[in-house]
Amino acid sequence: RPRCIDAAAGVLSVDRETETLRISNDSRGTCIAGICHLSLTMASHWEEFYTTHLPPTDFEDNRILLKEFCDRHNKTGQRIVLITSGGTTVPLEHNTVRFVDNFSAGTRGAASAEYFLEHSYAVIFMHRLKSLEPFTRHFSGQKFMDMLELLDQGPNTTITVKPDSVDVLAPVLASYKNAQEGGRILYVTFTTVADYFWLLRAACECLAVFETKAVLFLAAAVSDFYVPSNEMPTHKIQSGAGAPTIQLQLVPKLLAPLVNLWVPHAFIVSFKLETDESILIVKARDSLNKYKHKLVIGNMLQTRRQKVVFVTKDSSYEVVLKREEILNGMEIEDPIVSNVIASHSEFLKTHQY
Ligand code: 9Z3
Repeated sequence: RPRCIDAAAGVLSVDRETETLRISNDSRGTCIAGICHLSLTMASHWEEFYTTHLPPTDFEDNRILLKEFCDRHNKTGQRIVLITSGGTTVPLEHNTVRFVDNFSAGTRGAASAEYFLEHSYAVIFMHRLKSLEPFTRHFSGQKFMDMLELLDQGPNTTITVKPDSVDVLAPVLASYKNAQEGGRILYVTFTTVADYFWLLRAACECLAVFETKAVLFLAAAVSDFYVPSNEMPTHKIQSGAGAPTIQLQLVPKLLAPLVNLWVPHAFIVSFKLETDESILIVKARDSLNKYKHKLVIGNMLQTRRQKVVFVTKDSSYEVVLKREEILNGMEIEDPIVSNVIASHSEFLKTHQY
């Protein structure tokens, strides 16, 4: 960017961890003209990932949908959030029979989408195919069928909602219709980690126009390990050949290009999932220091529905549901989203262009 080139009288340094270049005006690495990041000429891990993994078959269709959605909402000066939700898979064969999966039902993402809509944000809901979705998540399994009554079987068949289910269905249906009719939610899906990579970059390219008005709420559970495409067998691994040895490699971290190159002005929130409480805050803070985004929300697998910890550059605080709140059906995504929006509003006060 020209702003960076003007500053090029300083020192150029390569940050190998985030795969970016930094231009500083002194040897301590203090930045001039903001932090300037340029792509390395040498292909980085994440760039290599895109060259070795083909886009999903529905990629172009999704790109068009994303562009249309973003352009429409950007015209109205609307705030927007990209929510990623659900786990990514790592196929073990090109014609995939087996795959490694990441834990996530999609509850966090689907519930949060509803709360962001309530706060008038436009929502891109980028989720794992068949994971939970906003609104319908309330009636998964047989719940929906159990709410209906089949009155007359024959030519005059009527289906009605049971009287005691109306109170449950009506508010959800009203919110759903409101979001749908206002065209305020776009659903796009991924399955594999490669699908996720392609879709996330395309979404960011469309979101960049929102600058500070965009929030990225990265709740999807993304694979850390994968089998590179060129090392994967074409056909189903045969058990007759004995137990296979599968060598997994590290998935490149997309937060680096996302924060530095794709949506450098957006308000970026990532999630950190751990099972050992003693390392949660340390890992969340490491992530913030490394990628320099705005907020990491840490959660433990075992207690994620009751407690999360917000970790920022200079503070950390817990958001916890009380026992009565849980009994009253309150969801932790409600205060999570309220807190994120309050921080986004604060951020907008000081970072509006
Ligand atoms: C989370 O921590 C989410 O909160 C959960 C939500 C997956 C626990 P559910 O869908 O669960 O409600 O069942 N997401 C993990 C995000 C993640 O994988 N982060 C990566 C990392 O920590 C990179 S951003 O390295």
